[in-house]
Amino acid sequence: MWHSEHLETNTIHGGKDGQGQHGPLSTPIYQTSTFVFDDVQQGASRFAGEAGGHIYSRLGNPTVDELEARMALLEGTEAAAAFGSGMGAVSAVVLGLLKQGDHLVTSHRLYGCTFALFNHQLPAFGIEVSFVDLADEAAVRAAIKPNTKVIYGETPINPCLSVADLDMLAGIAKAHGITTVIDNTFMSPVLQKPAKHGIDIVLHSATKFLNGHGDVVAGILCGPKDLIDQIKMTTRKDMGAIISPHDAWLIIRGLKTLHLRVERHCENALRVADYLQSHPLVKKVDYPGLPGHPGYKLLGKQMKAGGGVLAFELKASFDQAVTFMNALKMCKRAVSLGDAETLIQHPASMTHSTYTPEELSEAGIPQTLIRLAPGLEHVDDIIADIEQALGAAAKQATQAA
Ligand code: 4LM
Repeated sequence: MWHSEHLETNTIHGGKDGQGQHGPLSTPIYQTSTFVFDDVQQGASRFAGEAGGHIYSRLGNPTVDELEARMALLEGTEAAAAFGSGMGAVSAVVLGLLKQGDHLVTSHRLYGCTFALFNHQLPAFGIEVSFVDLADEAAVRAAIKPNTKVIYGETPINPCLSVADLDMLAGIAKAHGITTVIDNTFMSPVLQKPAKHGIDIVLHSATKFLNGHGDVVAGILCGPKDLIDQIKMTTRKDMGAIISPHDAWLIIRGLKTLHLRVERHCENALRVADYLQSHPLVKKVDYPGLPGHPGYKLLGKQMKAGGGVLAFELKASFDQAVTFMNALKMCKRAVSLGDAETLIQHPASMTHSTYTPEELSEAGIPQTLIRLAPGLEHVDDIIADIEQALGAAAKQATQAA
């Protein structure tokens, strides 16, 4: 299978297994549910794992295989498994690695549905979960117990953009024989490769930067072949969160421009973060690409840039923050991130509404936080839209006074 030393080339050619029967440039979409056996013996030997070849698209499909091979190459792992959503990947990995009586150490801040799965569903299966600040080495060490089997985190974390040190997490885990899972959605392999730092399994909501065009919901796990094969043949096969061949094809297409898009997302995010932090109505900007951010010290060490997502709070009242968001004309009020369009949302009432107000406050996710994912538009247009909307919020403040 073909590969290069350069990520830019691998996003386009990586993982391709020859040119196919008719030599198509674009990967064919194997839009089939099942595969025909020459005879009963061939079918039986494929089921027994004695012969190669496909069986049924919930178990594997050539278009999906190409996406998986490319993602494994991009993340620098032996294998990958694709899923019908990021949450499909999250549930398959935790249910594949943990059983009743095991303990999971995870972050006190996580994407809202991951938090809901860990806080509500896993305990119902008899799995113990500790939520700690993964940026705090002492807190991580203190959380480890004899039955700890997995450390799971995101970095940068959704929605506050705090950053955890991957070498530190991998070091603690290895010393205790614990498997590490890192959600790399906010960085993509262009900016961060957790496996290089000793992380076992790298997870993506492929819905975001990997696809990049706001038209697919999907997930990916990248990791060692034995663990990925185990997950493919247990939780993915039997719980069934499989990706469709057409969605796999759309992500293969999206990946061809991943490096260019991520570069532009980062440039735009840095410019917008810089603009916001100098605006009189803005109280605080969370963006790891800004020198004042605690995660900035890991730039160069584990992340190449600050990424394409930032969060901020206004000095104004919550009503004014709502006025600001409603006044935006080009930026879209929508959850998700990593798309060509700039997306803005309110975590406490949207992506993180799975947290109670008390849980939000314990996790340090302010009710007034706004998350912005700058798109690929000209940055001057993004800033102009934000500026006019901040103007509307400021006007409301003046009228109220
Ligand atoms: C959002 N996020 O934040 P699917 N991991 C991370 C995520 O941000 C998400 C998922 C997993 C958002 C969705 C509405 C770090 C999702 C879950 O949505 O299942 O592909 O990914 O806006």
